[in-house]
Amino acid sequence: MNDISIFFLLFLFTFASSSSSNNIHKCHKKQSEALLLFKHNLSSTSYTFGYGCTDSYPITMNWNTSTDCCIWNGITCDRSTGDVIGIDLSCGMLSGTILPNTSLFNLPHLQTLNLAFNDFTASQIPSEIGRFSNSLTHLNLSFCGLSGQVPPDITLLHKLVSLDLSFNYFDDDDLKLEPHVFINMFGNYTNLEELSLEGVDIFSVLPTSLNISSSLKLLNLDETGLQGKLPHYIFNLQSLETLDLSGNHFIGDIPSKIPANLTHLTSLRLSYNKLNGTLPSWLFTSPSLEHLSLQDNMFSGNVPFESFALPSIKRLDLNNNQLCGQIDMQTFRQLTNLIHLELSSNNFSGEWELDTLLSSLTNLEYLDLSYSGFSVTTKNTNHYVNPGFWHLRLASCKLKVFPESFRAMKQLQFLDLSGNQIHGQIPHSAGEIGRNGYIFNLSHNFITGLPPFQWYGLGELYMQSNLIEGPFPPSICNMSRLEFLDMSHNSFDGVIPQCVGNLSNSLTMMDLGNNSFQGTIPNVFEGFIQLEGLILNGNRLEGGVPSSLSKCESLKVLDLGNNHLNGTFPGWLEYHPNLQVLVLKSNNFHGNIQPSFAVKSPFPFSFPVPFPSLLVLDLSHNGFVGQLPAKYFQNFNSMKNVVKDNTEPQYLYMGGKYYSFIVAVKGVDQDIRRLFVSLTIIDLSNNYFERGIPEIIGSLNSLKVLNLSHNSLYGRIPDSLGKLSEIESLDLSWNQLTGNIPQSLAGIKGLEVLDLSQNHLVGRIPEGTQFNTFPVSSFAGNLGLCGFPLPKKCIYIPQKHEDKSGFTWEVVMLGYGCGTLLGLVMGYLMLSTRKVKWFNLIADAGEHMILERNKRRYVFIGK
Ligand SMILES: *[C@@H]1O[C@H](CO)[C@@H](O)[C@H](O)[C@H]1NC(C)=O
Ligand SMILES: *[C@@H]1O[C@H](CO)[C@@H](O)[C@H](O)[C@H]1NC(C)=O
Ligand SMILES: *[C@@H]1O[C@H](CO)[C@@H](O)[C@H](O)[C@H]1NC(C)=O
Ligand SMILES: *[C@@H]1O[C@H](CO)[C@@H](O)[C@H](O)[C@H]1NC(C)=O
Ligand SMILES: *[C@@H]1O[C@H](CO)[C@@H](O)[C@H](O)[C@H]1NC(C)=O
Ligand SMILES: *[C@@H]1O[C@H](CO)[C@@H](O)[C@H](O)[C@H]1NC(C)=O
Ligand SMILES: *[C@@H]1O[C@H](CO)[C@@H](O)[C@H](O)[C@H]1NC(C)=O
Ligand SMILES: *[C@@H]1O[C@H](CO)[C@@H](O)[C@H](O)[C@H]1NC(C)=O
Ligand SMILES: *[C@@H]1O[C@H](CO)[C@@H](O)[C@H](O)[C@H]1NC(C)=O
Ligand SMILES: *[C@@H]1O[C@H](CO)[C@@H](O)[C@H](O)[C@H]1NC(C)=O
Ligand SMILES: CC(=O)N[C@H]1CO[C@H](CO)[C@@H](O)[C@@H]1O
Repeated sequence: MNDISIFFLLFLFTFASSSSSNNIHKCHKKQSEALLLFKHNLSSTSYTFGYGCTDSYPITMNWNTSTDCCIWNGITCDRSTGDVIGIDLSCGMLSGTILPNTSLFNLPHLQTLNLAFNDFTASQIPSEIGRFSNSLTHLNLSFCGLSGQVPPDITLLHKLVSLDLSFNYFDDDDLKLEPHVFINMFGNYTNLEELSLEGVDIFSVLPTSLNISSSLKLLNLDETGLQGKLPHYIFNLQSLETLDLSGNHFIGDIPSKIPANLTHLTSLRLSYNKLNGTLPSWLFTSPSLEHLSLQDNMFSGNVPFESFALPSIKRLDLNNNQLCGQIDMQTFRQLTNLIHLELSSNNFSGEWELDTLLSSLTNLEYLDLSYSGFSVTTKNTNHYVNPGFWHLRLASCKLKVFPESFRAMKQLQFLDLSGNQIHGQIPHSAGEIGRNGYIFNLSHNFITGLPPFQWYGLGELYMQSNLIEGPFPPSICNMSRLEFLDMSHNSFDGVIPQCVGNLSNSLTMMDLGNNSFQGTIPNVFEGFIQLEGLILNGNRLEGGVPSSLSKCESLKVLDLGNNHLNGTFPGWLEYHPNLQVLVLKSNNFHGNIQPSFAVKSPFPFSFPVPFPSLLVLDLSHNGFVGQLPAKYFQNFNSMKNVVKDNTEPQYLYMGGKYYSFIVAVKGVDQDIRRLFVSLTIIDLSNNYFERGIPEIIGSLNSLKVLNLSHNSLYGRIPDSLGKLSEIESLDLSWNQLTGNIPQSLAGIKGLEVLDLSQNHLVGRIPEGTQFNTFPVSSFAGNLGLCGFPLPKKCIYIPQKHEDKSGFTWEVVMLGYGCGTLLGLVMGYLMLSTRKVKWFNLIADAGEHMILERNKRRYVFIGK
């Protein structure tokens, strides 16, 4: 052999050995089959499951038999053995079921498995997961739609370094972890560095001692239902970088002496618990801390800001606690890395100058000092402001002028300056901010005028309760995304312009109440499919209810009270499936109120009954005539048989915002900040209704307030009113009602206010626990009534009846004193149309005794 051939052979040999070593690298057939079987059971989706993926694609797309599995997307092989050791299919747009015997178990060397952000809804973690115990170090099943119990065998995975089971639920069913399995995890995972169980139901207390791996860096137990006190060891983990125990039911305080140096701690979140006590100083001296969230707890006392040394802090949330003490702004000026600062809803004190603060904190983007107790001032000197500022809340900060510095905040999205003392005209410069704005709240100030503004991006604009004068700003009509507009309680005047019709695509609620708008309501609501609330109460509007409202299917609240509107009752509103509140009070409406069943419903699926959702009907102070609308009463289904939900009060809201309401309840006008869904009201008072009170009204057994006063109703009070078992306020005063007060009314336990005054009622006032609490004024002006609380006493006249009981008693008269009694009785009896066969006088004092002893019926004589 010559050198060349030797060289050639050598070359061949090298080539062969290298290619044979390539063969060794190749994926094993069994493992490749296992992967293909796994793929086979899944399908690709067109969506990404959950949120948090920046890059998603159908990841198993290139898995097929013609290529080596080690080059498939998401697969990692051991280079020397060819074994599949890693699978990362996160954000892989996969859906299907993870079977209990999933073929993944045929990958005996698997070390890393990440299936996060795929749709395995309704799957469970296979109980045989322990089969990976000799290999698996990283398991990430977050956002997989898993439910059921985490199998106990998961603790067999003793090599785990990282476990993430967070955000798993299917429908309302969270993934659950038995407390003992949770505790065993710490005992068995001796190398654990990351444990994230956010949203997994554990519902347990943390044991008083627990041997946690000293290498633990991340512990996320957010919203796991944990309770009890925070044990010391939690803050004793030297390697800890992130600790999140938010959203649980922890009580007690944060331990103040902490032996360990939490030198690596970057993120500590204990928000949304029930922690109390004072904040320990170590919290404010942790050298690496970037994120500290303690909001929504019950921490109190002074914050040890004097020892404040958080050079790295970027985000600090102390809002919604009961913290107090004078805080010097200088303390905060040093925190130059701050991006996000929330101190709202506390009881601090001190004066903060805004321009100095904003120019010192050049990275600040988010500031909330609302209701913090601080007084915020501004010198309006032109300092630097971070142009990236996007969220600013300074509600109730005693601010006196509109800060000019805001003009630099071109990215501003949220601005809350409500409840301050801002006087006068808003400066012109303010008109330019907020092109990206989403919510501006300028309400509850002393603002007299607005600048020409270009807040065209706004979704919500609140300027209620100011002193703003002048016409409706036409630029509002250019806010094509506007959902909520509250201009109420100002001095706006002129007409409501036709151009509000431009807001048809977005507008959910418009409140122009308590201004001086005049003219007719523009008839432009045709296409307002989102409109849930239209409140024009307290203006000088004329004409009728605009017919274009008949198409607003979402309408829940229509409040046109206290205007000069006229015309007849807009019966066509009865088809609105969602209408809950209809207020037309104090206008000049006239005519009969009758269901207009004849009119065809404009809605394809409307209910066969009129006003199926109505809770409040206030037509008081108008010129309505005729009979009470019995046909309507008969059909007010939302005022009948409402099942009481004792868990949480439900409020009436429009587009997620509560609806407030001024209503005469219990005799007095009340401003109800949040209207309970259960506060059902019918107020037809101060009209010209006549004839009788229909029996059917008694079927509204969930009604809370009924006011029929100041009409011309006559006849008897129907017994059926006693069936109004939920009624709290009943006013039938100033009518022509006759006969007795039905005994059935005495059975209503919750009746707080009763007014039957100024009628022609007669006989004895019923007695009962509740009835005994009503004052004289409830019955005044009914000359024929007697008994408590009136000074007139009842006198009983036993009367022979044809029935078997022999005698009953008739009360005939009331007296002011014993001497005049007989004469008055005689006189009364002669007026009475009934024949009295014989009578006796019985002193009032003996009344109960006789009643009980004889168990005889009492019949009250009518006039
Ligand atoms: C297998 O996948 C490769 C890479 O995506 C592709 O080029 C090839 O056409 C596929 N083969 C088959 C049979 O689908
Ligand atoms: C898993 O079990 C199902 C039935 O439960 C069976 O159809 C399937 O072949 C099994 N798969 C494997 C990989 O054993
Ligand atoms: C811990 O794991 C071992 C095997 O890895 C197992 O035998 C033991 O039962 C586990 N301990 C607990 C408390 O789960
Ligand atoms: C789990 O995977 C998701 C998606 O890749 C990732 O965002 C998350 O940080 C991972 N969890 C852990 C504890 O590493
Ligand atoms: C705590 O865990 C460490 C490391 O696994 C172990 O060496 C030590 O014995 C354990 N201590 C207790 C009290 O269980
Ligand atoms: C904490 O760390 C500081 C500086 O890193 C060191 O001086 C101090 O001794 C440490 N304290 C403890 C209790 O380890
Ligand atoms: C903190 O709350 C616990 C019970 O939750 C209570 O016993 C304790 O008195 C409270 N401490 C303070 C300072 O309010
Ligand atoms: C807030 O502090 C003031 C005194 O600074 C005190 O009068 C008031 O009661 C405190 N309010 C609350 C809710 O703690
Ligand atoms: C606007 O401010 C008022 C007064 O502080 C407050 O009641 C209302 O809830 C605020 N609205 C929004 C949407 O923040
Ligand atoms: C309603 O009011 C308008 C404007 O005030 C008036 O022109 C009209 O005549 C009134 N209509 C009725 C029926 O009273
Ligand atoms: C639920 C499901 O799709 N199961 C299938 C998984 O794949 C195996 C093998 O192809 C089938 O037998 C199962 O029916």
